Amino acid sequence: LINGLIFDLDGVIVDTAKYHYFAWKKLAKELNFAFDENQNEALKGVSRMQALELLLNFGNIKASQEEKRLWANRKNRYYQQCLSNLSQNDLLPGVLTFLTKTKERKYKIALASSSKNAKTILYHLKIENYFDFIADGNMVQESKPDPEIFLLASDGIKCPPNACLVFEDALSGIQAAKSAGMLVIGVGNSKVLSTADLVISSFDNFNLTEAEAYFNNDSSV
Ligand code: G16
Ligand code: MG
Repeated sequence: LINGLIFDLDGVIVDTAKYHYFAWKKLAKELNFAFDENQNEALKGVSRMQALELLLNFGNIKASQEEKRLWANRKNRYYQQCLSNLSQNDLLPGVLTFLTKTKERKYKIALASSSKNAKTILYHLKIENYFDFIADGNMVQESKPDPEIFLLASDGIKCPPNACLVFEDALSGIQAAKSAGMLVIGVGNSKVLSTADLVISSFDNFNLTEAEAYFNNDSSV
């Protein structure tokens, strides 16, 4: 039975995925190549340096370690500029209600974000108190799709992987959660997130009890 809920941050709790995309696109433009939303799917959920590697591959650009470091920092500056005005208005639909309800129902709640900016974002959103444990990009060696961050989160809330349900918007994150042995609900487009156990378009009108019943009746999970 599920007693731990593990949330990704960017693209699940808060609408910051669009800012990551904006910042990468700006960098790509400065490096003289076009970068589209389709290609951006591959960058979601992975660490900043890995995302940069993927971006440079799309642009067929070879670079030194020093150039990569500078470009990653530049992208992060663009991203942080977008974050400066972040507020509760940027929470995705239904998230606050869902967190409140699940907290009342005594689920253990963890965050598992690849972002090194996760704590700053939670602070701006004023939702830190909902989380029993926060795992972020500063605490892991391996980035999603490696399961490390989800295993750390499950350990942090003392719920074994098979009692954890993960919410993810990225293919890399879904793969990471599956490798950790957890159930995953994709939040977003069901065509893109077809590897998840279930896909919801948002938390608006999402009913956790129904989802649990769905998982409990499905013998394949
Ligand atoms: C997020 C984003 C990724 C981003 C990564 C690192 O993870 O989805 O696109 O590359 O964090 O972020 P930063 O550059 O802020 O350290 P998540 O796991 O919250 O979706
Ligand atoms: Mg995400």
